[in-house]
Amino acid sequence: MSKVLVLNGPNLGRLGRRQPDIYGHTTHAELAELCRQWGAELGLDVEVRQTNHEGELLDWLNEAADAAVPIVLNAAAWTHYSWAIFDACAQLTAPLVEVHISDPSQRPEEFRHTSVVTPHAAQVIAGQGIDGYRQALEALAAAD
Ligand code: CA2
Repeated sequence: MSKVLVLNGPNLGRLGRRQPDIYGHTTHAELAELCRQWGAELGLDVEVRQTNHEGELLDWLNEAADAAVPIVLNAAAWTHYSWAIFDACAQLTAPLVEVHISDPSQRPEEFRHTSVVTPHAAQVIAGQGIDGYRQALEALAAAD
């Protein structure tokens, strides 16, 4: 089975516990299980990771670049300002699908209207809730 990494950035470990009006009721553990199930149905071996530490996400992106592993990335708030993540995404060798649970472009805060990930993404899926992760895995399976 082809390997896919789903990488989630800061505060996404709080999913389902706060701001359900924006991010829904699914917890991160439930999201991880759903991603593994959706992946299995698509013939993908999905591993889900979440971190609140930017250096850890950079290490994972570098690991994925070296192993040419496709990625589903929700870099959360780092999406909007981390040039380190921009540089790490630039050297990926397999497709990257950018996912956001909400649609940052439709939210009132101006800072959410920029993404350092989008220039390196094969596809951007935003505003689809948790289902966006399923759609991202489907896109990667189709590209496989
Ligand atoms: O919509 C998304 O997926 C975001 O990447 C989520 C980020 C936000 O900074 C981006 O603009 C859009 C925030 C993740 C925080 O997630 C929480 C979930 C539940 C409770 C608290 C935070």
